[in-house]
Amino acid sequence: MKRVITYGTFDLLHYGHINLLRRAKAQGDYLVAALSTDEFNEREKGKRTYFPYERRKQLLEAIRYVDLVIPEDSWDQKVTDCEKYQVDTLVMGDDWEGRFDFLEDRGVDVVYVPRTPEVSTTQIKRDLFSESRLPQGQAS
Ligand code: C2G
Repeated sequence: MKRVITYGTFDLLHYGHINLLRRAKAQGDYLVAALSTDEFNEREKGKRTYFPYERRKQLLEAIRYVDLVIPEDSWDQKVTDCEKYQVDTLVMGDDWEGRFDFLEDRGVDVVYVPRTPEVSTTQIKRDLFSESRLPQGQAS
């Protein structure tokens, strides 16, 4: 059984996240999603999530590609996570290109997959707060 792990906030879950999770699962048979806690997000990413951890966890657990959701509360837990969950491959979007290559030295394959370019949680929030918002995909 090939085991894969990925990390993220996954707030306001959207199809870019789903593309990532699908591509991560395609790298193996079992996918662990390490979900940033509310405290980690605020302390380390300087962002407040719309949904709290338990709700974001509930959403991730409903996704067919995800087999286990664990908390991410430190930048430094990836090595121990990969050992604890016997991970073969870490998958991240390519906005993280190069950032986790150190795991290769620990026998973990690191794969960066292209982000889905046109969608982001930040853009969703911007659109929802702007007056001239049109449903996505319509020319403004
Ligand atoms: N992603 C994507 N396409 C998008 C948006 C996100 O492929 N349009 C990917 C990101 O590259 C990441 C994952 O989806 O691999 C989760 O994205 P975020 O929730 O924004 O997570 P992030 O803030 O990148 O946190 O330790 C790593 C961090 O926890 C990653």
